[in-house]
Amino acid sequence: MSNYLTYRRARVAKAWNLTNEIVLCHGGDLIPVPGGADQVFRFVPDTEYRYLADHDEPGCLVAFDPKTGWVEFRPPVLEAERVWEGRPPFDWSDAIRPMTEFDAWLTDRASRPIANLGSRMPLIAAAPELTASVRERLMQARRPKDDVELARMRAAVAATVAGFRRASEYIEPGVTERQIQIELECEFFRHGGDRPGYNTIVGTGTNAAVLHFTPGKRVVGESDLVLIDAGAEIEGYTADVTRTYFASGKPNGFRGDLYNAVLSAQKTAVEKCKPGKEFRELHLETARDMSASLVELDILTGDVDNLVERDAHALFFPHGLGHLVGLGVRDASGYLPGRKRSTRFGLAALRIDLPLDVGYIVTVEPGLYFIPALLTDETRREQYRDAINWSRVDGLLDIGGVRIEDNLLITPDGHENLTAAIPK
Ligand SMILES: [Mn+2]
Repeated sequence: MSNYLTYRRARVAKAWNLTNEIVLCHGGDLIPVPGGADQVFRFVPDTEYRYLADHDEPGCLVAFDPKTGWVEFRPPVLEAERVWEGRPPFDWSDAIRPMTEFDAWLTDRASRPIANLGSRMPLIAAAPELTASVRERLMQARRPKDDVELARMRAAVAATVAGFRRASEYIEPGVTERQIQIELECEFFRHGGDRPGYNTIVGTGTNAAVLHFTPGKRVVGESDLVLIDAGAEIEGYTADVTRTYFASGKPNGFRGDLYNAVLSAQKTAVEKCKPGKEFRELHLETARDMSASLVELDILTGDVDNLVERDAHALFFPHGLGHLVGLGVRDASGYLPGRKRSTRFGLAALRIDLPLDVGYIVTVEPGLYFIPALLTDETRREQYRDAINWSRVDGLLDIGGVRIEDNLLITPDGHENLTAAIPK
């Protein structure tokens, strides 16, 4: 086993600090496509498993006993898999045992409490509270990236930079969302990307207001905004970047004002990222910042603090400011123990509630959108009757939206913007 994995597991075991309990972490199984077509969905291992095993083979299990250490159980590679998929055989060792030995391993440890992580095994009688506490400690241990993770992340970022460079050159009125996606993803692959780390978003015109839009046949118009949210993945690590472009190449009218409001708020938020900064506070500060711009633009009316307390900003900024990224597009995001997800409209979508710390990689991605699904809702219009200039909003329902997203590595002095090479 590689040195870094030995080190990583030792660090996790120390964080768990177990004496008698055992931990199981299954990576998940292949899922057949229904209909007997002899196909399976692309296998994506559970990230807890991937972190502890560092490979993406299906059907495997990592087990930890504080008294005997780590062992991985794998199904043997079948002849048919070697013939049809070219899967290489591997050598058994003390650290990697056939799955057929797992039952005996577990029977030897009967009556000891079990934490059941990863892709949960339904037949295992696990201890729910132990599982939750072991999972939380693993999450915390995963958050600061180690050197191997950081190297992969930098490689993923480099491929992502190349993709955005090509896309930004390619965009012009007359091309389709799909064509932009093809150019972008081609460059990801050409620069070492294994695949896009998540479904590429290309939203043009009104589609730029759909937060997770799937690119289609729509043709880019002269005055359109073009929003791209995408990242290349390398060895399980993905970047997560958003840029918004003007189809014509230059800002036009209100779209330009909206862009500047988001850009200014994004730069301010980025500057504040450093160890100890509470992300929830940063989210609310950025909401106030963008609300002040919306007041200036005569979209919102009233006192900025009051508008944000009433969640009026969330009609235009309905998502969280960011999340952790790396091993998968959400990496070890989540809330510190004891912190509960708010039910407030303006906070419920926040994916992390924790202080930033050295080694974390976090996205900072404010956005402002004109989303008809929110802005034509009669209940919300009544609720925010006095806070929003509705007649002005009604004239802007087709302009789409702007999001700008970078990936920051938190350093002892502040941060390094990993994706700064992508112009904004
Ligand atoms: Mn993101």
